[in-house]
Amino acid sequence: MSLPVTDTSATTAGVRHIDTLIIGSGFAGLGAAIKLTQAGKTDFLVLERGTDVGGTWRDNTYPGAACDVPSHLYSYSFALNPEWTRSFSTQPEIQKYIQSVADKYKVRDKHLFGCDVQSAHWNESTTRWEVTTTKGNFVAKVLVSAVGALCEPSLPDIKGIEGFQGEIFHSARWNHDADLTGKRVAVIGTGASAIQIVPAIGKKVSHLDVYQRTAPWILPRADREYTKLEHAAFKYLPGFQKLCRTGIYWMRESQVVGLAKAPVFMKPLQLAAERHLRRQIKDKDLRKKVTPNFQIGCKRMLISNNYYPTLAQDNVDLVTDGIAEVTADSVVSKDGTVREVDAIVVATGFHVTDSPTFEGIFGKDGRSLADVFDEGGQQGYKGAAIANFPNMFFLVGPNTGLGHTSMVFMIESQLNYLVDALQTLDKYGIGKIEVRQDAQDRYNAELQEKLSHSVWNNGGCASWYLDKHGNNTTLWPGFTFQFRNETKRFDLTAYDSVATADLPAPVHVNGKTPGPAAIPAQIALDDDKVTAQ
Ligand code: N01
Repeated sequence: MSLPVTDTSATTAGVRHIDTLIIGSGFAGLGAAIKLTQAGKTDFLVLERGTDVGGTWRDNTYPGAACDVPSHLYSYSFALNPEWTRSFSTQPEIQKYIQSVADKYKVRDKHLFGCDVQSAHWNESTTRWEVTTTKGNFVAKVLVSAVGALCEPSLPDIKGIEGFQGEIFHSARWNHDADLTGKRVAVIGTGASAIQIVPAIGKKVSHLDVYQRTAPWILPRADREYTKLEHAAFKYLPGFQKLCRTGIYWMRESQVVGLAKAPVFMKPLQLAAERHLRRQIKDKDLRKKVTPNFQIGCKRMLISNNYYPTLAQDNVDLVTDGIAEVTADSVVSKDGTVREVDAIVVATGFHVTDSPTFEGIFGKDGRSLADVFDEGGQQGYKGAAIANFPNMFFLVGPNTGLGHTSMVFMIESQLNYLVDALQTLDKYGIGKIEVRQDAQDRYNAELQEKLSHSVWNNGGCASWYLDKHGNNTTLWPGFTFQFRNETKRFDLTAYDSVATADLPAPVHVNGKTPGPAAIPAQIALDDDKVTAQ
Protein backbone atom coordinates (compact mmCIF):
# COMPACT_ATOMS: atom_id res chain seq x y z
CA MET A 1 0.00 0.00 0.00
CA SER A 2 1.44 3.38 -0.92
CA LEU A 3 1.26 5.87 1.91
CA PRO A 4 1.20 9.63 1.52
CA VAL A 5 4.48 11.29 2.41
CA THR A 6 3.21 13.11 5.46
CA ASP A 7 0.87 10.38 6.64
CA THR A 8 0.67 10.57 10.42
CA SER A 9 -1.76 7.75 11.07
CA ALA A 10 -0.87 4.92 13.38
CA THR A 11 -1.16 1.31 12.22
CA THR A 12 -2.23 -1.67 14.30
CA ALA A 13 -2.49 -5.14 12.79
CA GLY A 14 -2.68 -3.73 9.28
CA VAL A 15 -5.42 -1.28 10.22
CA ARG A 16 -4.56 2.39 10.10
CA HIS A 17 -5.97 4.69 12.76
CA ILE A 18 -6.65 8.26 11.80
CA ASP A 19 -8.70 11.12 13.17
CA THR A 20 -10.55 12.16 10.02
CA LEU A 21 -11.08 10.39 6.70
CA ILE A 22 -12.45 12.31 3.74
CA ILE A 23 -13.89 10.37 0.81
CA GLY A 24 -13.49 12.02 -2.59
CA SER A 25 -11.32 14.80 -3.94
CA GLY A 26 -13.46 16.97 -6.16
CA PHE A 27 -14.03 20.63 -5.33
CA ALA A 28 -15.49 19.54 -1.95
CA GLY A 29 -12.88 17.02 -0.76
CA LEU A 30 -9.97 19.10 -1.98
CA GLY A 31 -11.46 22.18 -0.32
CA ALA A 32 -11.78 20.17 2.92
CA ALA A 33 -8.11 19.17 2.77
CA ILE A 34 -7.12 22.81 2.35
CA LYS A 35 -9.40 24.16 5.07
CA LEU A 36 -8.49 21.44 7.58
CA THR A 37 -4.81 22.12 6.96
CA GLN A 38 -5.34 25.84 7.44
CA ALA A 39 -7.19 25.10 10.69
CA GLY A 40 -4.08 23.31 11.96
CA LYS A 41 -5.37 19.77 11.52
CA THR A 42 -2.86 17.24 10.28
CA ASP A 43 -4.34 13.87 11.23
CA PHE A 44 -6.56 13.40 8.17
CA LEU A 45 -6.44 11.71 4.82
CA VAL A 46 -8.42 12.07 1.60
CA LEU A 47 -9.29 8.74 -0.04
CA GLU A 48 -9.75 9.19 -3.78
CA ARG A 49 -10.57 6.35 -6.16
CA GLY A 50 -9.24 8.25 -9.18
CA THR A 51 -5.62 8.99 -9.88
CA ASP A 52 -5.93 12.75 -9.52
CA VAL A 53 -7.94 15.50 -7.87
CA GLY A 54 -10.89 17.04 -9.74
CA GLY A 55 -13.87 14.71 -9.25
CA THR A 56 -16.51 15.31 -11.88
CA TRP A 57 -14.18 17.70 -13.75
CA ARG A 58 -11.54 14.98 -13.94
CA ASP A 59 -14.05 12.38 -15.13
CA ASN A 60 -16.16 14.34 -17.63
CA THR A 61 -13.77 14.68 -20.54
CA TYR A 62 -16.36 14.42 -23.30
CA PRO A 63 -15.94 16.70 -26.34
CA GLY A 64 -17.40 20.13 -25.64
CA ALA A 65 -17.43 19.74 -21.84
CA ALA A 66 -17.60 23.15 -20.23
CA CYS A 67 -19.18 24.83 -17.24
CA ASP A 68 -22.47 26.69 -17.44
CA VAL A 69 -21.59 28.96 -14.52
CA PRO A 70 -19.12 31.78 -15.28
CA SER A 71 -15.58 30.95 -14.26
CA HIS A 72 -15.01 33.89 -11.93
CA LEU A 73 -17.77 32.52 -9.72
CA TYR A 74 -17.10 28.84 -10.40
CA SER A 75 -13.87 28.82 -8.41
CA TYR A 76 -12.81 28.96 -4.76
CA SER A 77 -13.15 32.44 -3.22
CA PHE A 78 -9.71 31.94 -1.67
CA ALA A 79 -8.08 30.98 -4.96
CA LEU A 80 -9.31 33.36 -7.64
CA ASN A 81 -7.83 32.70 -11.05
CA PRO A 82 -6.95 35.74 -13.21
CA GLU A 83 -5.90 33.39 -16.01
CA TRP A 84 -9.38 32.19 -17.08
CA THR A 85 -9.30 32.48 -20.87
CA ARG A 86 -13.05 32.93 -21.34
CA SER A 87 -16.24 33.72 -19.47
CA PHE A 88 -17.42 30.07 -19.33
CA SER A 89 -14.42 27.79 -18.93
CA THR A 90 -13.98 24.47 -20.62
CA GLN A 91 -13.34 21.23 -18.73
CA PRO A 92 -9.57 21.08 -19.40
CA GLU A 93 -9.15 24.60 -18.03
CA ILE A 94 -11.23 23.87 -14.91
CA GLN A 95 -9.34 20.64 -14.27
CA LYS A 96 -6.03 22.49 -14.66
CA TYR A 97 -7.27 25.08 -12.16
CA ILE A 98 -8.24 22.40 -9.62
CA GLN A 99 -4.84 20.72 -10.01
CA SER A 100 -3.07 24.06 -9.58
CA VAL A 101 -5.00 24.72 -6.36
CA ALA A 102 -4.00 21.30 -5.00
CA ASP A 103 -0.36 22.15 -5.75
CA LYS A 104 -0.52 25.70 -4.44
CA TYR A 105 -1.95 24.61 -1.10
CA LYS A 106 0.37 21.58 -0.95
CA VAL A 107 -2.32 19.05 -0.06
CA ARG A 108 -1.60 16.34 -2.62
CA ASP A 109 0.39 14.41 -0.02
CA LYS A 110 -2.73 14.26 2.16
CA HIS A 111 -4.38 12.15 -0.55
CA LEU A 112 -4.39 8.43 -1.11
CA PHE A 113 -5.14 8.08 -4.84
CA GLY A 114 -6.44 4.94 -6.50
CA CYS A 115 -8.17 4.12 -3.21
CA ASP A 116 -11.74 2.97 -3.68
CA VAL A 117 -13.81 2.92 -0.50
CA GLN A 118 -15.75 -0.33 -0.41
CA SER A 119 -17.58 0.00 2.89
CA ALA A 120 -17.75 2.08 6.04
CA HIS A 121 -19.32 0.72 9.21
CA TRP A 122 -19.99 2.70 12.37
CA ASN A 123 -18.89 0.68 15.41
CA GLU A 124 -20.98 1.87 18.34
CA SER A 125 -18.84 0.14 20.97
CA THR A 126 -15.56 1.71 19.85
CA THR A 127 -17.28 4.85 18.52
CA ARG A 128 -15.18 4.68 15.42
CA TRP A 129 -15.75 4.28 11.69
CA GLU A 130 -14.29 1.09 10.25
CA VAL A 131 -13.52 1.70 6.62
CA THR A 132 -12.57 -0.94 4.07
CA THR A 133 -10.85 0.20 0.91
CA THR A 134 -8.93 -1.25 -2.02
CA LYS A 135 -5.82 0.10 -0.31
CA GLY A 136 -6.34 -1.37 3.14
CA ASN A 137 -8.50 -0.87 6.20
CA PHE A 138 -8.87 2.24 8.32
CA VAL A 139 -10.33 3.18 11.66
CA ALA A 140 -11.38 6.81 11.91
CA LYS A 141 -13.02 9.00 14.50
CA VAL A 142 -14.69 11.17 11.87
CA LEU A 143 -15.80 10.29 8.36
CA VAL A 144 -16.46 13.01 5.79
CA SER A 145 -18.32 12.15 2.60
CA ALA A 146 -17.31 14.42 -0.28
CA VAL A 147 -18.36 12.04 -3.03
CA GLY A 148 -20.56 14.53 -4.88
CA ALA A 149 -23.92 13.96 -6.50
CA LEU A 150 -22.80 13.61 -10.10
CA CYS A 151 -20.24 10.84 -9.92
CA GLU A 152 -22.08 7.55 -10.54
CA PRO A 153 -23.22 7.26 -14.17
CA SER A 154 -26.80 6.17 -14.61
CA LEU A 155 -27.21 3.71 -17.46
CA PRO A 156 -30.56 3.36 -19.21
CA ASP A 157 -32.49 0.15 -18.81
CA ILE A 158 -33.10 -0.44 -22.53
CA LYS A 159 -33.87 -3.88 -23.93
CA GLY A 160 -30.86 -5.41 -25.70
CA ILE A 161 -28.42 -2.58 -24.96
CA GLU A 162 -25.84 -4.93 -23.46
CA GLY A 163 -25.70 -6.83 -26.77
CA PHE A 164 -24.70 -3.79 -28.87
CA GLN A 165 -21.55 -4.68 -30.82
CA GLY A 166 -20.28 -1.19 -31.67
CA GLU A 167 -18.66 1.38 -29.38
CA ILE A 168 -20.86 2.33 -26.44
CA PHE A 169 -19.94 4.51 -23.49
CA HIS A 170 -21.39 6.96 -20.98
CA SER A 171 -20.75 10.69 -21.34
CA ALA A 172 -18.83 10.71 -18.04
CA ARG A 173 -16.63 7.78 -19.17
CA TRP A 174 -15.77 8.99 -22.68
CA ASN A 175 -13.72 6.52 -24.66
CA HIS A 176 -11.09 8.70 -26.34
CA ASP A 177 -9.76 5.69 -28.24
CA ALA A 178 -13.01 5.48 -30.18
CA ASP A 179 -12.69 7.76 -33.19
CA LEU A 180 -16.19 8.88 -34.18
CA THR A 181 -15.04 10.59 -37.38
CA GLY A 182 -17.22 9.50 -40.27
CA LYS A 183 -19.23 7.12 -38.06
CA ARG A 184 -22.98 6.79 -37.57
CA VAL A 185 -23.60 7.76 -33.95
CA ALA A 186 -26.57 7.80 -31.60
CA VAL A 187 -26.67 10.08 -28.55
CA ILE A 188 -29.22 9.06 -25.91
CA GLY A 189 -30.39 11.98 -23.76
CA THR A 190 -30.74 15.72 -24.17
CA GLY A 191 -29.54 17.01 -20.79
CA ALA A 192 -26.64 19.35 -19.93
CA SER A 193 -24.01 16.84 -21.10
CA ALA A 194 -25.73 15.84 -24.35
CA ILE A 195 -26.33 19.39 -25.55
CA GLN A 196 -22.59 19.99 -25.33
CA ILE A 197 -21.63 16.68 -26.95
CA VAL A 198 -24.01 16.97 -29.91
CA PRO A 199 -22.49 20.18 -31.38
CA ALA A 200 -18.96 18.98 -30.60
CA ILE A 201 -19.31 15.80 -32.67
CA GLY A 202 -22.10 16.85 -35.07
CA LYS A 203 -19.78 17.93 -37.86
CA LYS A 204 -17.29 15.07 -37.73
CA VAL A 205 -19.71 12.14 -37.70
CA SER A 206 -21.35 10.96 -40.91
CA HIS A 207 -24.76 10.79 -39.25
CA LEU A 208 -26.08 11.60 -35.80
CA ASP A 209 -29.34 10.45 -34.20
CA VAL A 210 -30.24 12.35 -31.04
CA TYR A 211 -32.73 10.47 -28.86
CA GLN A 212 -34.83 12.95 -26.89
CA ARG A 213 -37.20 11.88 -24.15
CA THR A 214 -37.97 15.36 -22.85
CA ALA A 215 -37.14 18.59 -24.66
CA PRO A 216 -35.06 20.89 -22.42
CA TRP A 217 -35.28 24.69 -22.18
CA ILE A 218 -32.17 26.27 -23.68
CA LEU A 219 -31.01 29.86 -23.26
CA PRO A 220 -28.31 31.73 -25.18
CA ARG A 221 -24.78 31.24 -23.86
CA ALA A 222 -23.05 34.60 -23.28
CA ASP A 223 -19.63 33.09 -23.73
CA ARG A 224 -16.57 34.87 -25.09
CA GLU A 225 -12.82 35.05 -24.77
CA TYR A 226 -11.37 37.64 -22.43
CA THR A 227 -9.32 40.39 -24.02
CA LYS A 228 -5.70 41.15 -23.10
CA LEU A 229 -6.88 44.29 -21.34
CA GLU A 230 -9.34 42.33 -19.21
CA HIS A 231 -6.64 39.82 -18.32
CA ALA A 232 -4.35 42.60 -17.23
CA ALA A 233 -7.15 44.09 -15.16
CA PHE A 234 -7.92 40.72 -13.49
CA LYS A 235 -4.27 40.39 -12.64
CA TYR A 236 -3.13 43.86 -11.72
CA LEU A 237 -6.16 45.98 -10.87
CA PRO A 238 -6.85 45.37 -7.19
CA GLY A 239 -10.35 44.17 -6.51
CA PHE A 240 -11.42 44.05 -10.18
CA GLN A 241 -11.81 40.30 -10.39
CA LYS A 242 -13.64 40.23 -7.07
CA LEU A 243 -15.96 42.92 -8.36
CA CYS A 244 -16.74 40.84 -11.47
CA ARG A 245 -17.34 37.81 -9.25
CA THR A 246 -19.70 39.79 -7.04
CA GLY A 247 -21.61 41.08 -10.06
CA ILE A 248 -22.04 37.55 -11.44
CA TYR A 249 -23.07 36.31 -7.99
CA TRP A 250 -25.92 38.82 -7.62
CA MET A 251 -27.13 38.44 -11.20
CA ARG A 252 -27.40 34.70 -10.67
CA GLU A 253 -28.93 35.09 -7.23
CA SER A 254 -31.78 37.16 -8.66
CA GLN A 255 -33.09 33.98 -10.33
CA VAL A 256 -33.91 32.48 -6.92
CA VAL A 257 -37.09 34.54 -6.67
CA GLY A 258 -38.58 32.83 -9.73
CA LEU A 259 -37.07 29.40 -9.12
CA ALA A 260 -37.81 28.96 -5.46
CA LYS A 261 -40.44 31.45 -4.38
CA ALA A 262 -42.75 32.64 -7.16
CA PRO A 263 -42.40 30.70 -10.45
CA VAL A 264 -44.41 33.39 -12.25
CA PHE A 265 -41.19 35.43 -12.26
CA MET A 266 -39.62 32.80 -14.55
CA LYS A 267 -41.73 34.13 -17.42
CA PRO A 268 -39.10 36.57 -18.83
CA LEU A 269 -36.53 33.77 -18.95
CA GLN A 270 -38.99 31.47 -20.68
CA LEU A 271 -39.75 34.17 -23.26
CA ALA A 272 -36.00 34.56 -23.87
CA ALA A 273 -35.66 30.81 -24.36
CA GLU A 274 -38.64 30.74 -26.75
CA ARG A 275 -37.09 33.59 -28.76
CA HIS A 276 -33.76 31.74 -28.87
CA LEU A 277 -35.51 28.63 -30.18
CA ARG A 278 -37.47 30.55 -32.84
CA ARG A 279 -34.33 32.34 -34.03
CA GLN A 280 -32.23 29.22 -34.28
CA ILE A 281 -34.74 26.71 -35.67
CA LYS A 282 -36.73 27.60 -38.78
CA ASP A 283 -38.24 24.20 -39.51
CA LYS A 284 -41.73 24.07 -37.98
CA ASP A 285 -41.71 20.33 -37.25
CA LEU A 286 -38.34 20.48 -35.56
CA ARG A 287 -39.45 23.54 -33.59
CA LYS A 288 -42.43 21.63 -32.31
CA LYS A 289 -40.29 18.68 -31.29
CA VAL A 290 -37.82 20.79 -29.30
CA THR A 291 -40.44 22.93 -27.55
CA PRO A 292 -40.56 21.86 -23.90
CA ASN A 293 -43.87 20.98 -22.27
CA PHE A 294 -43.05 22.27 -18.79
CA GLN A 295 -42.17 25.55 -17.15
CA ILE A 296 -38.62 26.80 -17.53
CA GLY A 297 -36.47 26.11 -14.47
CA CYS A 298 -38.35 22.94 -13.50
CA LYS A 299 -35.48 20.92 -14.98
CA ARG A 300 -32.01 22.42 -15.12
CA MET A 301 -31.93 25.36 -17.54
CA LEU A 302 -29.38 24.76 -20.26
CA ILE A 303 -27.33 27.27 -22.22
CA SER A 304 -26.06 26.76 -25.75
CA ASN A 305 -25.62 28.71 -28.97
CA ASN A 306 -24.80 25.73 -31.15
CA TYR A 307 -27.11 22.89 -30.06
CA TYR A 308 -30.18 23.95 -32.05
CA PRO A 309 -28.15 24.74 -35.21
CA THR A 310 -26.58 21.27 -34.97
CA LEU A 311 -30.03 19.64 -34.76
CA ALA A 312 -30.94 21.52 -37.93
CA GLN A 313 -27.98 20.05 -39.85
CA ASP A 314 -28.78 17.62 -42.71
CA ASN A 315 -26.77 14.81 -41.11
CA VAL A 316 -28.60 15.05 -37.77
CA ASP A 317 -31.99 13.59 -36.80
CA LEU A 318 -33.85 14.29 -33.60
CA VAL A 319 -35.75 11.15 -32.63
CA THR A 320 -38.63 11.61 -30.20
CA ASP A 321 -40.49 8.32 -30.57
CA GLY A 322 -38.71 6.68 -27.67
CA ILE A 323 -36.36 3.72 -27.78
CA ALA A 324 -37.93 0.25 -28.00
CA GLU A 325 -34.69 -1.71 -28.07
CA VAL A 326 -31.07 -1.78 -29.07
CA THR A 327 -29.82 -4.59 -31.30
CA ALA A 328 -26.24 -5.59 -32.16
CA ASP A 329 -25.94 -2.76 -34.71
CA SER A 330 -28.96 -0.49 -34.40
CA VAL A 331 -31.34 1.47 -32.25
CA VAL A 332 -35.01 0.65 -32.80
CA SER A 333 -37.49 3.35 -31.88
CA LYS A 334 -41.00 2.68 -30.63
CA ASP A 335 -42.55 3.41 -34.04
CA GLY A 336 -40.54 0.44 -35.39
CA THR A 337 -37.88 2.46 -37.26
CA VAL A 338 -34.50 0.75 -37.25
CA ARG A 339 -31.51 3.12 -37.32
CA GLU A 340 -28.13 1.46 -37.80
CA VAL A 341 -25.28 2.96 -35.83
CA ASP A 342 -21.56 2.35 -35.23
CA ALA A 343 -21.49 3.96 -31.80
CA ILE A 344 -23.82 4.95 -28.97
CA VAL A 345 -23.12 7.76 -26.51
CA VAL A 346 -25.17 7.30 -23.37
CA ALA A 347 -25.73 10.79 -21.92
CA THR A 348 -28.38 9.73 -19.44
CA GLY A 349 -27.10 11.42 -16.30
CA PHE A 350 -26.18 10.16 -12.87
CA HIS A 351 -27.47 8.28 -9.85
CA VAL A 352 -28.16 11.31 -7.70
CA THR A 353 -30.73 10.25 -5.12
CA ASP A 354 -29.88 6.55 -5.40
CA SER A 355 -26.09 6.53 -5.60
CA PRO A 356 -24.49 3.07 -5.18
CA THR A 357 -22.06 4.76 -2.77
CA PHE A 358 -24.88 4.88 -0.21
CA GLU A 359 -25.12 1.08 -0.20
CA GLY A 360 -21.73 0.67 1.49
CA ILE A 361 -22.10 3.12 4.39
CA PHE A 362 -23.66 1.59 7.52
CA GLY A 363 -24.81 3.68 10.48
CA LYS A 364 -25.51 3.12 14.15
CA ASP A 365 -28.37 0.64 13.77
CA GLY A 366 -26.62 -1.32 11.02
CA ARG A 367 -28.78 0.07 8.23
CA SER A 368 -27.04 1.40 5.14
CA LEU A 369 -27.44 4.97 3.98
CA ALA A 370 -29.17 3.54 0.91
CA ASP A 371 -31.77 1.79 3.12
CA VAL A 372 -32.32 4.90 5.23
CA PHE A 373 -32.78 7.03 2.10
CA ASP A 374 -34.95 4.38 0.48
CA GLU A 375 -37.36 4.38 3.41
CA GLY A 376 -37.50 8.02 4.36
CA GLY A 377 -36.02 9.83 1.39
CA GLN A 378 -32.66 11.54 1.23
CA GLN A 379 -32.94 13.72 4.29
CA GLY A 380 -30.22 15.38 6.27
CA TYR A 381 -29.50 18.36 8.45
CA LYS A 382 -28.04 21.41 6.71
CA GLY A 383 -26.70 19.03 4.07
CA ALA A 384 -24.00 18.16 6.58
CA ALA A 385 -25.24 15.43 8.91
CA ILE A 386 -27.71 12.56 8.95
CA ALA A 387 -29.36 11.05 12.02
CA ASN A 388 -28.16 7.52 12.77
CA PHE A 389 -24.72 8.26 11.27
CA PRO A 390 -22.63 9.56 14.19
CA ASN A 391 -19.33 11.35 13.64
CA MET A 392 -20.07 11.63 9.96
CA PHE A 393 -20.25 14.84 7.99
CA PHE A 394 -21.34 15.41 4.43
CA LEU A 395 -20.21 17.87 1.80
CA VAL A 396 -22.74 18.34 -1.01
CA GLY A 397 -25.21 16.39 1.14
CA PRO A 398 -29.02 16.42 0.85
CA ASN A 399 -30.64 19.66 -0.37
CA THR A 400 -27.44 21.52 -1.10
CA GLY A 401 -27.73 21.44 -4.91
CA LEU A 402 -28.54 24.50 -6.98
CA GLY A 403 -30.36 25.26 -10.19
CA HIS A 404 -28.88 28.68 -10.83
CA THR A 405 -25.37 29.32 -9.58
CA SER A 406 -22.00 27.98 -8.45
CA MET A 407 -21.85 24.82 -6.34
CA VAL A 408 -18.44 25.96 -5.17
CA PHE A 409 -20.16 28.69 -3.14
CA MET A 410 -22.29 26.06 -1.38
CA ILE A 411 -19.25 23.84 -0.84
CA GLU A 412 -17.36 26.68 0.83
CA SER A 413 -20.35 27.26 3.14
CA GLN A 414 -20.26 23.59 4.06
CA LEU A 415 -16.53 23.75 4.66
CA ASN A 416 -17.06 26.55 7.20
CA TYR A 417 -19.53 24.31 9.02
CA LEU A 418 -17.29 21.25 8.85
CA VAL A 419 -14.20 23.01 10.18
CA ASP A 420 -16.21 24.61 12.99
CA ALA A 421 -17.71 21.21 13.81
CA LEU A 422 -14.31 19.54 14.05
CA GLN A 423 -12.95 22.38 16.14
CA THR A 424 -15.98 22.11 18.43
CA LEU A 425 -15.31 18.38 18.92
CA ASP A 426 -11.70 19.17 19.86
CA LYS A 427 -12.57 22.11 22.05
CA TYR A 428 -15.06 20.23 24.20
CA GLY A 429 -13.44 16.82 24.03
CA ILE A 430 -16.45 15.31 22.29
CA GLY A 431 -16.00 11.68 21.31
CA LYS A 432 -19.34 11.04 19.70
CA ILE A 433 -21.78 13.37 18.03
CA GLU A 434 -24.98 12.74 16.13
CA VAL A 435 -27.59 15.08 14.76
CA ARG A 436 -30.86 14.73 16.68
CA GLN A 437 -33.71 13.15 14.73
CA ASP A 438 -36.14 15.85 15.89
CA ALA A 439 -33.80 18.61 14.69
CA GLN A 440 -33.42 16.89 11.33
CA ASP A 441 -37.18 16.35 11.00
CA ARG A 442 -37.97 19.98 11.79
CA TYR A 443 -35.32 21.15 9.37
CA ASN A 444 -36.73 18.98 6.57
CA ALA A 445 -40.33 19.94 7.24
CA GLU A 446 -39.29 23.57 6.77
CA LEU A 447 -37.31 22.76 3.63
CA GLN A 448 -40.17 20.83 2.04
CA GLU A 449 -42.62 23.61 2.89
CA LYS A 450 -40.37 26.12 1.11
CA LEU A 451 -39.83 23.77 -1.83
CA SER A 452 -43.58 23.30 -2.23
CA HIS A 453 -43.67 26.83 -3.74
CA SER A 454 -40.80 26.23 -6.15
CA VAL A 455 -40.81 25.72 -9.89
CA TRP A 456 -38.91 22.45 -9.35
CA ASN A 457 -41.94 21.00 -7.56
CA ASN A 458 -44.65 22.77 -9.57
CA GLY A 459 -43.24 23.28 -13.05
CA GLY A 460 -44.83 20.15 -14.55
CA CYS A 461 -41.72 18.08 -15.20
CA ALA A 462 -40.03 14.92 -13.93
CA SER A 463 -36.43 15.52 -12.90
CA TRP A 464 -33.61 14.07 -10.87
CA TYR A 465 -34.26 16.83 -8.35
CA LEU A 466 -37.14 14.74 -6.98
CA ASP A 467 -36.74 11.35 -5.33
CA LYS A 468 -39.06 8.38 -5.71
CA HIS A 469 -41.22 9.72 -2.85
CA GLY A 470 -41.79 12.91 -4.85
CA ASN A 471 -39.73 14.98 -2.41
CA ASN A 472 -37.14 17.42 -3.59
CA THR A 473 -34.13 16.21 -1.63
CA THR A 474 -31.47 17.68 -3.85
CA LEU A 475 -31.94 21.44 -4.04
CA TRP A 476 -31.53 24.31 -1.62
CA PRO A 477 -34.77 26.30 -1.66
CA GLY A 478 -33.44 29.78 -1.08
CA PHE A 479 -30.72 32.32 -1.64
CA THR A 480 -27.24 30.92 -1.28
CA PHE A 481 -26.30 33.69 1.18
CA GLN A 482 -29.01 32.30 3.47
CA PHE A 483 -27.27 28.92 3.38
CA ARG A 484 -23.95 30.68 4.05
CA ASN A 485 -25.49 32.30 7.15
CA GLU A 486 -27.04 29.06 8.37
CA THR A 487 -23.75 27.21 8.12
CA LYS A 488 -21.43 29.91 9.42
CA ARG A 489 -21.14 28.18 12.78
CA PHE A 490 -21.60 24.64 13.96
CA ASP A 491 -24.82 24.48 16.03
CA LEU A 492 -24.06 21.93 18.70
CA THR A 493 -27.55 22.14 20.18
CA ALA A 494 -28.98 20.29 17.20
CA TYR A 495 -26.78 17.32 18.09
CA ASP A 496 -26.52 14.71 20.81
CA SER A 497 -22.95 14.63 21.94
CA VAL A 498 -20.97 12.50 24.38
CA ALA A 499 -17.66 13.52 25.89
CA THR A 500 -14.82 11.16 25.15
CA ALA A 501 -14.36 10.47 28.86
CA ASP A 502 -18.01 9.45 29.18
CA LEU A 503 -17.90 6.90 26.39
CA PRO A 504 -18.33 3.32 27.60
CA ALA A 505 -14.97 1.94 26.52
CA PRO A 506 -11.65 3.73 26.69
CA VAL A 507 -10.74 4.84 23.22
CA HIS A 508 -7.18 4.97 22.06
CA VAL A 509 -6.50 7.22 19.12
CA ASN A 510 -3.08 7.29 17.51
CA GLY A 511 -1.47 6.57 20.85
CA LYS A 512 -3.07 9.67 22.39
CA THR A 513 -5.77 9.89 25.01
CA PRO A 514 -8.30 12.45 23.77
CA GLY A 515 -8.65 15.73 25.65
CA PRO A 516 -11.05 17.47 28.03
CA ALA A 517 -14.33 15.82 28.92
CA ALA A 518 -16.67 18.55 30.01
CA ILE A 519 -19.09 19.89 27.45
CA PRO A 520 -20.10 23.17 29.07
CA ALA A 521 -23.76 23.31 30.02
CA GLN A 522 -24.09 26.85 28.71
CA ILE A 523 -23.64 25.56 25.16
CA ALA A 524 -27.11 24.11 25.33
CA LEU A 525 -28.47 27.43 26.54
CA ASP A 526 -26.69 29.58 24.01
CA ASP A 527 -29.62 30.93 21.99
CA ASP A 528 -27.24 32.20 19.39
CA LYS A 529 -26.54 28.62 18.39
CA VAL A 530 -30.09 27.31 18.39
CA THR A 531 -30.73 27.70 14.70
CA ALA A 532 -32.59 24.43 14.21
CA GLN A 533 -35.28 24.96 16.78
O1 N01 B 1 -27.74 14.29 -17.17
P1 N01 B 1 -29.29 14.68 -17.02
P2 N01 B 1 -26.53 15.16 -17.68
N1 N01 B 1 -33.96 6.81 -22.32
O2 N01 B 1 -29.83 13.79 -15.97
C1 N01 B 1 -32.28 11.31 -20.68
C2 N01 B 1 -24.50 18.76 -14.44
N2 N01 B 1 -23.80 19.13 -15.66
O3 N01 B 1 -25.30 14.33 -17.60
O4 N01 B 1 -35.20 14.52 -19.33
C3 N01 B 1 -33.85 7.97 -22.96
O5 N01 B 1 -29.48 16.13 -16.86
C4 N01 B 1 -33.00 12.30 -19.86
O6 N01 B 1 -34.31 12.43 -20.31
P3 N01 B 1 -35.45 13.05 -19.33
C5 N01 B 1 -25.81 19.49 -14.33
O7 N01 B 1 -26.11 19.73 -12.98
C6 N01 B 1 -23.40 20.39 -15.82
O8 N01 B 1 -26.85 15.78 -18.95
O9 N01 B 1 -35.23 12.42 -17.98
N3 N01 B 1 -33.38 9.10 -22.40
C7 N01 B 1 -32.14 13.53 -20.09
O10 N01 B 1 -32.41 14.13 -21.31
C8 N01 B 1 -26.76 18.50 -14.91
O11 N01 B 1 -28.08 18.70 -14.47
C9 N01 B 1 -22.79 20.76 -16.98
O12 N01 B 1 -36.72 12.67 -19.93
C10 N01 B 1 -33.01 9.01 -21.13
C11 N01 B 1 -30.73 12.93 -20.14
O13 N01 B 1 -30.89 11.57 -20.48
C12 N01 B 1 -26.17 17.20 -14.41
O14 N01 B 1 -24.77 17.39 -14.52
C13 N01 B 1 -22.57 19.86 -17.99
C14 N01 B 1 -33.09 7.82 -20.39
C15 N01 B 1 -30.03 12.99 -18.81
O15 N01 B 1 -29.87 14.31 -18.44
C16 N01 B 1 -26.52 15.99 -15.22
O16 N01 B 1 -26.45 16.29 -16.61
C17 N01 B 1 -22.99 18.58 -17.80
C18 N01 B 1 -33.60 6.69 -21.05
N4 N01 B 1 -33.73 5.52 -20.40
C19 N01 B 1 -23.60 18.21 -16.64
N5 N01 B 1 -32.65 8.06 -19.13
C20 N01 B 1 -22.40 22.14 -17.16
O17 N01 B 1 -21.98 22.84 -16.29
C21 N01 B 1 -32.32 9.36 -19.09
N6 N01 B 1 -32.53 9.93 -20.29
C22 N01 B 1 -22.58 22.65 -18.51
